[in-house]
Amino acid sequence: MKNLPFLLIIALLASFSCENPAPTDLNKAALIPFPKEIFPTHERFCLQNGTVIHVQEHLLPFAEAMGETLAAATNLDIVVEKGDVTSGPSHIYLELLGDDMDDEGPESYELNIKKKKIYLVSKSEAGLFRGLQTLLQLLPTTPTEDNHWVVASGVITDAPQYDYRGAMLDVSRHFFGVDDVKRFIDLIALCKINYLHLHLADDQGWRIEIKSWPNLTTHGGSTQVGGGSGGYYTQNDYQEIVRYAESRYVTIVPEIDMPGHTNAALASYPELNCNGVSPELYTGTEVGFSTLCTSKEIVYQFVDDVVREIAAMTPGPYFHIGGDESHVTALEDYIPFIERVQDIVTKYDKQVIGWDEISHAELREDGVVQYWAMAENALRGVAQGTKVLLSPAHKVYLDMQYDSTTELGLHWAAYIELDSAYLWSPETLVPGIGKENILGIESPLWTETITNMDEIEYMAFPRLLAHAELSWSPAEARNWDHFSDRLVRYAEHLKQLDIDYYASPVITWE
Ligand code: TNX
Repeated sequence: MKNLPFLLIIALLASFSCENPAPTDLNKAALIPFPKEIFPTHERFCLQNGTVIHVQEHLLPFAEAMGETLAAATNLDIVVEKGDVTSGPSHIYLELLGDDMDDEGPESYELNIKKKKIYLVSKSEAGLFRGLQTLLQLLPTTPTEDNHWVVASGVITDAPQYDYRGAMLDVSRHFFGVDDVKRFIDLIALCKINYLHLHLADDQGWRIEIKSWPNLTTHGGSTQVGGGSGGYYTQNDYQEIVRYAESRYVTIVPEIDMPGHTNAALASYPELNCNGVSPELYTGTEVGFSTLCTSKEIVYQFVDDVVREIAAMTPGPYFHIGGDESHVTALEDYIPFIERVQDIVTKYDKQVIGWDEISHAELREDGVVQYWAMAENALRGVAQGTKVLLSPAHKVYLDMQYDSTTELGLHWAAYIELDSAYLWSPETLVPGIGKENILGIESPLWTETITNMDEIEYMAFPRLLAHAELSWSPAEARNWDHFSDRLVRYAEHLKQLDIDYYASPVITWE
């Protein structure tokens, strides 16, 4: 009996050690979005000081970045080495496979976790990066006493349902600086979101420097909703955002909303107005009152310059032309305007995305109609052969209030509680729009009422996790109770990441 305390200590130490055979269950992992397949093997891998990430030479930069990410999450010393390394207490091996491995897309990956070694393989660095997000979610939030970060073993085979998984940030109604945008990119990347749409111009502010039309920012960027100084990105700032996004395998989609939502531009250049007179800057929240003068040739020179300068800084395939709520542009002016702008965007080698109203115009088949309000508009796009990007306001608008007690946000489309954000299916949302017509899902965050990063996080989380699961995970893998259960446990990570999320009452938080 007097050995009991000693035995207890031994037993406790053993239960925390990597050598301990006690099973750990990969099925219990708090993964969001949930992966396609999980095969648990009931052992454990320990990330620890000296764990070596080893790769072939061409993957060294990726491995260095991954090592830094894992080190930042754990405070461990992670070593990166070239080639087949056998020293070190445990290993992570990364590999890029040829394109012929199977018919899954470039972001598919396999994460094979064994006792001493993790194999992460994909066809692309983007796929390795998605797999890294899975590994980060598998890590506990605290290590064992001997500083081991224990991960349950098994094989995860994963691939996204949709190629476009997006979030939108409105930096026009309120301006958000480069650091805020970088933080937002970090947060969406955790959800395996791969497109960030920046709403760069609206009535209240023009936020991107255009060298050939400098007043757009010096004047048009000088205020925001409620007054105050506004702000804008220099072209260097924008390129810094693009590069930062690229390092997270996120593609930037720039939007210049036109012909409506243009008061900031109209206020900066009188010649863009039909009457040749600039209106005052606007700091309210009405919509639908402004329009470029679609009958003036100078307007198309303006659009050409803007698209040319932005397209030149944008490596992604898309240019978003807005096109929504042009209530003071007659339809017979609106249609040829959109078609001419489409030609300009095409000339600069980009594909058009526009809000669903653009389907009134004759669109190219590589165009994308972003469904936000009118199903008939989306269907008109499909009839023309375009893809649809799903942003149904009553399900995915992140500026919609959670319920009637939410202090921030609006509720014109709906109150969107977390369960409502989750419980719908992209493939059955609009009869006549099936999986083959859908490019993906995007969650827009309009910022009429949103002024800082904490508020962005509060409106985006946890709903963005729900949307990410809808666009990443196969329908069979989606289940509300299971999602809730995973979210309760993932909340430990949200706290650790200092994400100011909404503690929805539909979840039984521990
Ligand atoms: C509608 S969505 C708008 C935006 C507003 C938003 C507020 C869309 C294409 N237009 O201009 O900011 O509602 O929820």
